Amino acid sequence: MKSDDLEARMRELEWFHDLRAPPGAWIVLRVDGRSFSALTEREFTKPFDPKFHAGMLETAERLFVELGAVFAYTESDEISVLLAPESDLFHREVEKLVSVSAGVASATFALALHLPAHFDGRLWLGITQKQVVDYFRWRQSDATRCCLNGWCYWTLRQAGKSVQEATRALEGLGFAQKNELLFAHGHNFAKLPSWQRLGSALYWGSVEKPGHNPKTGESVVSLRRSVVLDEDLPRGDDYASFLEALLGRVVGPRESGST
Ligand SMILES: Nc1nc2c(ncn2[C@@H]2O[C@H](COP(=O)(O)OP(=O)(O)OP(=O)(O)O)[C@@H](O)[C@H]2O)c(=O)[nH]1
Ligand SMILES: [Mg+2]
Repeated sequence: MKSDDLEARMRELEWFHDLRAPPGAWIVLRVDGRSFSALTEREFTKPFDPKFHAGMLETAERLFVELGAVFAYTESDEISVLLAPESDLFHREVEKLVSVSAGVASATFALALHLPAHFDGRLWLGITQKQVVDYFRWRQSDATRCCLNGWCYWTLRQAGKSVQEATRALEGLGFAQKNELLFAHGHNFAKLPSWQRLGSALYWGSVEKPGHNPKTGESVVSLRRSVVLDEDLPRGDDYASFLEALLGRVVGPRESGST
């Protein structure tokens, strides 16, 4: 058997290697901690732990910078990273994008918190800006729902209820009833930290950097690109407007008007 033959036949069986994100589509890479319910119960304070959250933020920033993203959003144990429509990262190869993002997330989080943790990865595509806005609204409403459920469940557990008792007590309760349950135990849901209820975002901003002109010796101030961590996100329609403005800056006024 010729080795060239073998090479060609084996390469043919890499079925998904040529799969690429379509040109011009927005790409979201979402990583999610694998079996983090067990890991967080073992290693962190429930329902939320600032140490865990700090590890997620460090991981989100690493992904954001490493993948040349335009926006990143994290809530609970997941991170969504948005690539601009013109991104040519890894020639838009799906296998490469998904595996590298899960790999970067796993390595960063594991090193930050000294835990053998890992993430899965998936790819979402948005054709229009509206779909991208809806995607991030969807993840934010997931954050709010999980935050309320987590707080209710762990409040009951910490008050002495068993797993079954706490689960049964929450069955069939709506948003308002869960708020009331928490209030009766001394927690005001609306006053919980914003990162727990609404998630956290990263995007590009600029900072003023003082320096001096070596030719004239004059003091000058230049603008440097820097990563902004936003832990005070708006919600609902205000969040949609915030996202529309951010996406508009990414694609520029002409495309922004047409999608
Ligand atoms: N202690 C603690 N737990 C957290 C925090 N943020 C998220 N979690 C937990 O992370 C888990 C995330 O849940 P899922 O992603 O749905 O479940 P999973 O066990 O990771 O399962 P797979 O993602 O399917 O592998 C939940 O149990 C959350 O309570 C935090 O700040 N502190
Ligand atoms: Mg998970």
